[in-house]
Amino acid sequence: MTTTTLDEAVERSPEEAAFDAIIEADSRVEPRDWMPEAYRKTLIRQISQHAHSEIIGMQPEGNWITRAPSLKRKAILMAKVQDEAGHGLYLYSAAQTLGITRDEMTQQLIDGRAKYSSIFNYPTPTWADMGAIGWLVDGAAICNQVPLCRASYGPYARAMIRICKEESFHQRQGFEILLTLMQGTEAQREMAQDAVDRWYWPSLMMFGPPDDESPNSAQSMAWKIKRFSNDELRQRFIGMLVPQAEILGVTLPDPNLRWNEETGRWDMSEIDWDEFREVLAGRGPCNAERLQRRRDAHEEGAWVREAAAEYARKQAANAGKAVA
Ligand code: FAQ
Repeated sequence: MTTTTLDEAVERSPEEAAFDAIIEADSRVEPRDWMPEAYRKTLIRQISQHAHSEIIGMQPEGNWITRAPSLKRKAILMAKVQDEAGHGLYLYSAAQTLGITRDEMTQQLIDGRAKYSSIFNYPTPTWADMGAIGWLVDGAAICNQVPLCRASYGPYARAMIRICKEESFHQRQGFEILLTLMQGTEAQREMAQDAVDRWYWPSLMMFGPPDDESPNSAQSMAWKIKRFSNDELRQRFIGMLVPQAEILGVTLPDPNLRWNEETGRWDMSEIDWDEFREVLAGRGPCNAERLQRRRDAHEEGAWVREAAAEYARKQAANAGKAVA
């Protein structure tokens, strides 16, 4: 039997107690349930940032659809980029259940007020970047997102299940692109290694700042939105990459990377957190370009939104006439 102190009984309303019980029991909070305002805000923040990342994340790879080296590669890449659009839509829908509209979220993104993942502010100059993004970026996304399938907010957790299945396919296709290049000519091997060199460190930054500089982690973990800390997930990711890099025959660009038996962790060089902060502040290599492209796409799509709204209005009017 659990006992409640007088202080707790005075401080906690029945709604708060019910919410705490859901979290405690590792059950799911649903949109109809009462939830603390800060929990709602944190979820809107994280889910909308995640949705924006998927949408902006279409750009670096979309850049290669017209230049893919074969019809097969082009079809696969197109399917992958379409999957990212789908992920963005599931996530915007999950965020909408928390009381924010899709329009508000879009406006925050195109105004430059919303964050999206730092990783999508790096350029993709070669075909090998498609391999490195799949292997490293989707690999990091999987490490980070599989635990989110158990996030305490139902709509987010359920959206993540399908997203993770698709990310898994994405990671394999990236790995396979790199493997093919590594089995090719000297120039192809160099291109693959160069892409790994450029994407390795930014992919480690995807997990966020170090634990002692992560303002949101403790509360998000107490609410069981996040299940592991940023550094824990980064370590897991490195553990996943090391054997795969060996199979590929690529070198991870960190001379200090080694398993430490005593600490049970990977020793590694310091991540360039100044670079991370610069990218977050909007001064990464492609921030301005990514945002401008999103703004242009939004403007170019205005007629589609108007036509859809007009169609819906006519349908509703016709339905009204039919009833009358
Ligand atoms: N980039 O206190 P924390 C993908 C911000 S999807 C930009 O540690 P939190 C699929 C953070 O928002 C990739 N900002 O924050 C794909 C916070 O700012 P705020 C996206 C970052 O939330 C593949 C501040 O720093 N994935 O790759 C970053 O507890 C290929 C302090 O940080 C997700 O969004 C960053 N890297 O932990 C698509 C997963 N890191 O809001 C196309 C869901 C941190 O206080 C092609 N999100 N910040 O102003 C999460 O798991 C978490 O939100 C973290 C950050 C881990 C990203």
